[in-house]
Amino acid sequence: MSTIKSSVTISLVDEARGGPFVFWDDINTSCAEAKRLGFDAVELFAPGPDFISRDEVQASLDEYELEMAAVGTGAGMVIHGLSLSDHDEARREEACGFVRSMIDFGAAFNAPAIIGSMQGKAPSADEIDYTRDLLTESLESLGHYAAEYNIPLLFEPLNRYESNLSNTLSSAVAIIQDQSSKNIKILADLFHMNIEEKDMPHSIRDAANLIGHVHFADTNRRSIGMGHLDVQPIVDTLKEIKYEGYVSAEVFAWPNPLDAAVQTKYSYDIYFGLEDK
Ligand SMILES: [Mn+2]
Repeated sequence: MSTIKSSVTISLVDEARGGPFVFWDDINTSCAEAKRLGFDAVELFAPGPDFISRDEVQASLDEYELEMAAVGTGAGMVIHGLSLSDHDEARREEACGFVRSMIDFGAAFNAPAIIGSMQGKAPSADEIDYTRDLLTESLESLGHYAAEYNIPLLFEPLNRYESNLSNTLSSAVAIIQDQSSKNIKILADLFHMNIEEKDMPHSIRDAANLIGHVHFADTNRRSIGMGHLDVQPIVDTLKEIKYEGYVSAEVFAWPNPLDAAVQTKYSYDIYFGLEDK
């Protein structure tokens, strides 16, 4: 029985239109589609903790027997311009407050929050170390906050065009390995990794015990199978390290949401599903 589960993304953030999310409908319609296609879970990108009622989300999860794989926090950056490494202390605390509110939101569904774009970036090369220290400090406090729920916090290294603080899995390990909470896990996004890692299976093996979530995306950020990623060695490595978690389609809705979802599920079944279930 495979313990690697399938997930598909839903965005409710208008400001992120055109971004790498599969479904853009309301939560109930999206969950119905996810269930019909056979996904185990959904990953939700919402504008904030109060945009949609937790009861409404839970009702859709229950109706379609889906888990919540994770919740994004990027709206804090996209909508409010917040970052966990802001040099302004008051703004940085505001960013931490937003993430805490999203940790609360995710916890309602037993789902971890993701720190992606909310990590921010250094304004210049000279300030990278200082900015990364601020991020590390914010993560330290948020890791403890999430631990109160007994749910990890997910930290996602991004490619160089999105941040200069953590681009590789090993750089994420360096940030989180000394955290006192021991509650932060790494999100391995195959799209970012394709740009930054020297050897993707090797990087996954090196970070093995800290990987807590995978964004399942091809080289062009379309569904797996729609780019030129050499998928099999990555899948073999995830099985080899006994990864237990979601592979979640954070991909463009290309050519449309339904086809992107179908392609993702087809790839999931080939690589993880059919042989075990
Ligand atoms: Mn990602």
